[in-house]
Amino acid sequence: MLEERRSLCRICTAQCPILVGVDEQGRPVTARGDKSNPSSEGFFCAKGKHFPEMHTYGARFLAPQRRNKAGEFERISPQTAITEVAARLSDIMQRHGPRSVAVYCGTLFYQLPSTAAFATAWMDAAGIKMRFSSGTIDQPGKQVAAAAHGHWLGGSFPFDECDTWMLVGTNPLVSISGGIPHANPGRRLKRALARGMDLIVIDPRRTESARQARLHLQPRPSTDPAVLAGIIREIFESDLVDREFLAGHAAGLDALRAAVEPFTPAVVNDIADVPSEQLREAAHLFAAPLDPARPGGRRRKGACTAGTGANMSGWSNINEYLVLCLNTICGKYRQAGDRVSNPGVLTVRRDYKGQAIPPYPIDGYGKPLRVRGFSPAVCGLPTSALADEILQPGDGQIRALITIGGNPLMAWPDQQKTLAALESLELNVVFEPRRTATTELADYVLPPKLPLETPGTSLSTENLSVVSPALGYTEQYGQYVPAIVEPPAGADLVEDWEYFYGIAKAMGLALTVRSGVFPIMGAPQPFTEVDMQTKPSSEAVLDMLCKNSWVPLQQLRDQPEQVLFSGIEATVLDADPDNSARLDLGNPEMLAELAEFASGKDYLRSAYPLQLISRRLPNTFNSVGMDISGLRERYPGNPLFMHPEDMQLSGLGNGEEVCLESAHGSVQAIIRADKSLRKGCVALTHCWGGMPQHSNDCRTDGSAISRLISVEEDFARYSGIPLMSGIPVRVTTASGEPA
Ligand SMILES: Nc1nc2c(c(=O)[nH]1)N[C@H]1C(S)=C(S)[C@@H](COP(=O)(O)OP(=O)(O)OC[C@H]3O[C@@H](n4cnc5c(=O)[nH]c(N)nc54)[C@H](O)[C@@H]3O)O[C@H]1N2
Ligand SMILES: Nc1nc2c(c(=O)[nH]1)N[C@H]1C(S)=C(S)[C@@H](COP(=O)(O)OP(=O)(O)OC[C@H]3O[C@@H](n4cnc5c(=O)[nH]c(N)nc54)[C@H](O)[C@@H]3O)O[C@H]1N2
Ligand code: SF4
Ligand SMILES: [Mo]
Repeated sequence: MLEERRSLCRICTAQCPILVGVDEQGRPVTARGDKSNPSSEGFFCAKGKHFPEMHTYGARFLAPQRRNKAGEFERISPQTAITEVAARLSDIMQRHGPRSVAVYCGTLFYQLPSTAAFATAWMDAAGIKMRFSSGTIDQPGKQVAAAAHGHWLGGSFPFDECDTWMLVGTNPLVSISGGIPHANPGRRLKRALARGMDLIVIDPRRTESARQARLHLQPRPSTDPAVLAGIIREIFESDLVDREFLAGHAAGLDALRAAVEPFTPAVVNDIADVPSEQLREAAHLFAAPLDPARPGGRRRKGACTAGTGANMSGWSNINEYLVLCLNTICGKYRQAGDRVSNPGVLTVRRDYKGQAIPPYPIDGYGKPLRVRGFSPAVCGLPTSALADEILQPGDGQIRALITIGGNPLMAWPDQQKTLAALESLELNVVFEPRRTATTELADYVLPPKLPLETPGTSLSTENLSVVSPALGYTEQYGQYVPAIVEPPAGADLVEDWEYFYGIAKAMGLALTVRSGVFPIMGAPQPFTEVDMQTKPSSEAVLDMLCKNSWVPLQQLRDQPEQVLFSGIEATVLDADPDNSARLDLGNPEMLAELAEFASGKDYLRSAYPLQLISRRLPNTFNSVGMDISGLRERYPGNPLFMHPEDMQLSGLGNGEEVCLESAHGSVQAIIRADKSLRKGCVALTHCWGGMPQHSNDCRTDGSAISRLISVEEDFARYSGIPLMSGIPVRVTTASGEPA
């Protein structure tokens, strides 16, 4: 007999509402989507189905681990782990200064508000400036471009109200975290299309999302600057810009217009292999008024948004900047008087205003790094430089690394370098619930209680709306869920945040915790001075995170059935009378990058005729899920996808093992036919390949794409994100024949 209890899946940013079946011993055993939930309408995925298993399976650490002299883990208590880690860190900082300790915040960090808040408060108090995150190997162009362009305080229109939508290098129907809101993206898109929304997808692969589109542009990888500039040029040529909006709120129009001028339809076709009619159609579907026959016909509501494909293929900054420029020249924002149907629930209350926040510096936020000339930028320090900062001897060398909710050895580009760096550390501390390639190299593992064992909220998903117009909730959605199970019998665990509270206390530090996960532009971020004598409860911590929220968290606790708050609506206010801020369409650094692209710079190499592009598989989430057999039935490893015609040309068959080589490294891989790819492209998902410190078989462990990536060349300015898609490669058959 199972009793079903309500919770939220916490594997990915969608945080789907689920019903968890709990057995008589109180163990979570099943999960299914919550059909009664009015926002997700029962949506969940195969990973969510296995979420309970991640609480109970053998790969989970049931107590903190310390590596002993024989190199083996021994179980210690949370308090011992806290005391020893605090002492070791204090000692290293005393001997080598605060820059000798670095923190890497992985994907899960941002999904766990209590973890993020307390870890950040501890870093602030301890003076740790060497903070790195998965953000700089994800979509770092977003923060760079926002700094160069400025923000619009009225916000974008929510997906559900839009007439047109453009996706660049994102496949939200699989990633559930790209360009369509997380709560049931498939059904949301279906309804939008039925309503008449025009979806435009720009992707070298005919993805699940592209198949639903009215128009799919299938360019060569790494040519998005041409496609986006070409669309913008066409919008100027056809006089589809929103003059009124631009006159009041933007600057740099002439510079943008001049910069996109070289990208005529013929030139774009030449560079990107996108037919001119398609380029023109994209511009019109996005920018033309809904009823062109009527003078001043209603403007289409909509947005363009980019994902990892546009950030990993060599032109992260300019791609994201052109996306913002495209939205701005078309005035695709809520303006004074417009209704805000989703102002917020658990995020901090703020005003929506019909005005801009002007651009701010992209970099120069602190002392430069020692490698490759990087300086702290709005996107944070470049993770692609972290291994070198560990390996490079001398003053400022990083001696201790703290990983929170990440898996560097599987996720960072250049796996060999990462392995060497992690092995050379004086102290390697990993906050991680399960055995991973990275914990294999840890001196201490501090495993947390998991989400079903702790109270939680939908705050982190809601807060993502600051990152892109497609993220967050389109409705007034908020959910609180209590802890629904205990940790497994025999476990000795605390929550992530409790470790950081304990370490801070042991180091004699006082913590100031800020609310939310990501700050909201134009809104003050409330904070709380934490009582360092009496540890707060988990519930009190959630209250700190939701301070001054639209709806008091207590109301969600009191009425857990209510998740929609349609009563709260806001209107975009008029601009402040003295406001003269402008969004900048002519940032010189960004347009210089476009000029560099226009002058012919590319990443091609003649000896490597194929281009390896990024993609995600449905049943694994970065490095999560590989240790669950039920999630590996569909893809036992990560195949090397190749177009069937390319396979035929090369004499390759499905299931054949090949050697995949870039100028930087090589891996063995298993071929799989995929006619959705553009010819000349191959695709491989990241975070596979087994533990690099052991011997691996690509048939069972998959292939590590990170071994093909160099962090030293072809990286973006500011973020250092290297070429992680569109990588020139070649394929050799087992018999050594070039394919
Ligand atoms: N199932 C699953 N879901 C996930 C994840 C996962 O690992 N598995 N990871 C999560 C994470 S951390 C993130 S950041 C999000 C990412 O979410 P998305 O950004 O949506 O990631 P992908 O699904 O890989 O889609 C990237 C698309 O970019 C395309 N692409 C590659 N190169 C280029 C190029 O040069 N130009 C253009 N225009 N397109 C290109 C690829 O073909 C691919 O379809 O997904 C999240 N969701
Ligand atoms: N070549 C290539 N490389 C890529 C990408 C690509 O597309 N191509 N994608 C990049 C992207 S977008 C990203 S975001 C990064 C991902 O990089 P990482 O974030 O470093 O990798 P993840 O596998 O997401 O690591 C998340 C870890 O958090 C752990 N975890 C789960 N729950 C908890 C918890 O409650 N507390 C704690 N402390 N930990 C928890 C999981 O077990 C997992 O090991 O990889 C990047 N690398
Ligand atoms: S999409 Fe899947 S993995 Fe992500 S939260 Fe929903 S059920 Fe969990
Ligand atoms: Mo990511």
